[in-house]
Amino acid sequence: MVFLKYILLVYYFTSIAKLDPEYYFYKKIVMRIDILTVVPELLESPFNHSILQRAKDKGLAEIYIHNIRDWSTNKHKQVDDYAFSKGAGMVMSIEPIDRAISELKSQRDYDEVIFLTPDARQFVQRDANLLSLKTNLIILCGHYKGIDQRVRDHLVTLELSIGDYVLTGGELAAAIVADAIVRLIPGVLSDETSALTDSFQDGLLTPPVYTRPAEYKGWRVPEILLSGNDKLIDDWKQEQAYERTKRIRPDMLGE
Ligand code: 6GU
Repeated sequence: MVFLKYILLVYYFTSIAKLDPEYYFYKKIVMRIDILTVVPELLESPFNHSILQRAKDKGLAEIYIHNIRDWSTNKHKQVDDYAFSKGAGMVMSIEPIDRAISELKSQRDYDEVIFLTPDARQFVQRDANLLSLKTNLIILCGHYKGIDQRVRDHLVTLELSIGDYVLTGGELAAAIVADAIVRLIPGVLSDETSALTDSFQDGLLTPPVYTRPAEYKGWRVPEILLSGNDKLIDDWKQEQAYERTKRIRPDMLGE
């Protein structure tokens, strides 16, 4: 009887493994981000360096960059067209975008389809915190003068801007949003607590930091940091964080 159970158990796990061997035997991918763009070259460098690369190496995040042109049925691989309203410039067409998103959705469930555009509310730390808990995200980068509104109405679930200025396209914004999200996945940063002490996480900017030498060209490190008194140093840091926030970002204190 025990033997039979064992055989069944082995059969069960090998059959699951056949469905998705990567998941069970090699690594557990925590998050997958699919980025749709018309200029994939713009995104290669940010995703192949630093924290994002480390997250990929550790198997904690997978980031795929797709060229929307690959889903164009047009013989010139065109992905935009003239706006119906005169003088509005070129507009990204719905068809290749819908085909791309449909193909991705046929392979897995997505938590959000994010559209990056300057005419949206601003992406803030709270968004990064929430999105870092998701499993599958699509990020769609806007380009040209805009995107057919039907994409936004029917395919997109979340629209974000990174600030009140206009960029040529959403690609640099995508790198920023992905970086802010991925670094929060547990295990990505070597010291997990460090993300908790980031500016904004506790509603204050971070206090100043110093390293050796204690004096350089007569510029001295604050004496208190050399005192070795942890309690005094903690109080000092808190005070500095508050003072900095009040001076640079009074809006964060509701002032
Ligand atoms: Cl998400 N895209 C573009 N093109 N410009 C922006 C932006 C996004 N956020 C701020 N400016």
